Amino acid sequence: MLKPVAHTYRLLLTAVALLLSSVLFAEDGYQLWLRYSKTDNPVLLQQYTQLFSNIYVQGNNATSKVIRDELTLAVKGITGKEPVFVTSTAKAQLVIQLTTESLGDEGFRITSNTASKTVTVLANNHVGMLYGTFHLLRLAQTQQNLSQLNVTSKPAVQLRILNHWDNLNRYVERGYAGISIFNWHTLPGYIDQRYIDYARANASIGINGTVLTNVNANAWVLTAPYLQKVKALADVFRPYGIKVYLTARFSAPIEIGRLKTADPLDPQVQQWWKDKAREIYTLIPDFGGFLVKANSEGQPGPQDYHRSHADGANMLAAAVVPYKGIIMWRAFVYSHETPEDRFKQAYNEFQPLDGKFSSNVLVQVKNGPIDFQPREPFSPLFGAMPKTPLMMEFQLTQEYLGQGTHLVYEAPLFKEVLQSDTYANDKGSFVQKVIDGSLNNHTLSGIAGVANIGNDINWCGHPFAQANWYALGRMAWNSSLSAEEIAEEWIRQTFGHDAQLVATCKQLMLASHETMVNYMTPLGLHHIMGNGHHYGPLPWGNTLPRADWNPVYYHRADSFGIGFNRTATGSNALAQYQPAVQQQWQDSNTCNLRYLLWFHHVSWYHKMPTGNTLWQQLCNSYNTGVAGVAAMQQQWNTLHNKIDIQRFKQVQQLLQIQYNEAVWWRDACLLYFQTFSKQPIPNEYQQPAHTLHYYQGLHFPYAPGNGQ
Ligand code: BDP
Repeated sequence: MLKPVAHTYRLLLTAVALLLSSVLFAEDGYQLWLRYSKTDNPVLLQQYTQLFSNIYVQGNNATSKVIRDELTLAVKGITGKEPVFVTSTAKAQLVIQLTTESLGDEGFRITSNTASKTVTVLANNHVGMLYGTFHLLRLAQTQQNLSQLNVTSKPAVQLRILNHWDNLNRYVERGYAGISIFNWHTLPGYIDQRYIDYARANASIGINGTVLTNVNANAWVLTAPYLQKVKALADVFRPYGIKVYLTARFSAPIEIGRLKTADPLDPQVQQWWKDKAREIYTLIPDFGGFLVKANSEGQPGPQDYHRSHADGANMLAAAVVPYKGIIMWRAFVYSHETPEDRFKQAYNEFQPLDGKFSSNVLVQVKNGPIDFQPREPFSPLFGAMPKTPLMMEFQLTQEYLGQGTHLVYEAPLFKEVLQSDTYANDKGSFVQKVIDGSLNNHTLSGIAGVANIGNDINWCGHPFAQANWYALGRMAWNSSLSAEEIAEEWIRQTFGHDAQLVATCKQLMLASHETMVNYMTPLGLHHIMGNGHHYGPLPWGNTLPRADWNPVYYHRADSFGIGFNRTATGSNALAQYQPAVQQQWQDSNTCNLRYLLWFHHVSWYHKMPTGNTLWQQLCNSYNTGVAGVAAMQQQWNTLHNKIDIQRFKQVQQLLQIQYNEAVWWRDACLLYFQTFSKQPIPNEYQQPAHTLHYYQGLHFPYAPGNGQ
């Protein structure tokens, strides 16, 4: 029998051990995909230890210092040993240096020498060296053999940019991960470590620009004290190859410049912007330029003075052109004064302006014609403005995709859009080729992601939301990477290398977008979510002052059927696409089911290719979506020993929320649509737990992301 003291002692020890192990195995996600955990494969560990022992990094500037700092951190983590930085290439196993061989502004080449067991990273400048270093570290973090490398890599798209919808008071519009990481109040004096880690993360995936402020812009950021703060951030980001951009409030000359007008053709207004640009570039010589939302959702713009979007964009373009700045002018416009199908409005306004923009203007187009819905056909503008560089805008923050609680991996959505054929020049005129400039030989090209970053400890709220940030950067750099390849890279760096872990997470991620579409907006339904905050289902919504803010405008359910007729017998939005695209979608019998209700008002009894009627198919899709989330939960639960307890539990709980909300979406939508179809939900499916009245009575005045 144990003596009581010894027994207590043992119990205490066990408790301490338990506590320690849960602390040791807990990860908060702050490190993102840059965890640099120790290589658990002994052969590779030996190879990495040898390769990273003596490193030569050319140069003594801020970027070469960043390269050494990153390598110190990474090598210590990956091999357990600190690297030695040597001053001659002869003594180094890893050489990172400049070359005159043409690799482009940001490209790099990595080669292994099998005989000497050395690796060389070459680039034309230091930022290229940094990208090459991050590439090599990614290979090590994903546990690849580094002895046979021969990689030449250049970015597919020139401007790879995050758009922060962050306000100066740190409120993030459509943000689900806390408040803004940019603490304007303590800038420029206080440089948060977060700014540096943010820059590291971005550089590691090739993101080279960041728009710091919300598209619903505040002129205040253009005042002298705020420009000092912007300069402080630009100084932090510069060594990482990241330029800063700001949103320009079109009425700034009036609001902070005391002019009477912001008319783009007024010489005083033009001069005001030129002076402002000079002031900015004096502080920040490599300032990127402006992103502008004008005459959209109440924002001021050139049309307030009866001028065109091109007049507005060109005025700003003239102000920044002496400094090689650019203007990203958004095409997200629609007007309630126009009784036209909202789908058609951006095209109607912008297509006639093709060829009228200055050469340093890009028009930034959201991926679909409406607004970041779970699924949209590609925006018809992508096939219709050959003389203008068009920039892609994706939304990383999941405003309409389950917000901060749903696991939705967006790379399949990005791919679906980029691989769509616009047929603009002929077959094979993919959206990817439009935005990388290759289709129409544009030198300017760009892709933007509305950031999903906030000050939550893990940056993005949902641990898996980090993958969407990661995917944007990787895909913008290398368009040939598949959604699956990117997922695998991310999983290995974020969670680990266990085969079951990798396979399960991959499966879960790759199916997640389709699953979400099924339980929210199957068969081409769109914009049927809650008013304002866009949280949860509200297909019955019909109370907002603008028709095109109301869900009933989009689904048009009636006793005959459901869907928006956008063919020639309806709004004819379909005519905005090239004939070959029209052909794909114009017949409700052959239209891809993904887009059916985007383009057709279809009878409840319409026979689908699956053999179901439309109503049966709708019931089937919603239930498939719910079953998909249940499957995700089961899959995740098999990983409980393979992932640290903190992130495991967090995802587990979020999946439960996702499941509950998927059921809510299904039941609320089916009950409501049933009032038109007048048909039962087939018995094989779970019946709704509540009445329609119950769902219609739910309100969420404090749902996040909407309000100051
Ligand atoms: C909508 C968002 C709104 C944005 C707008 C935009 O609901 O908050 O300001 O897009 O992109 O999706 O300008």
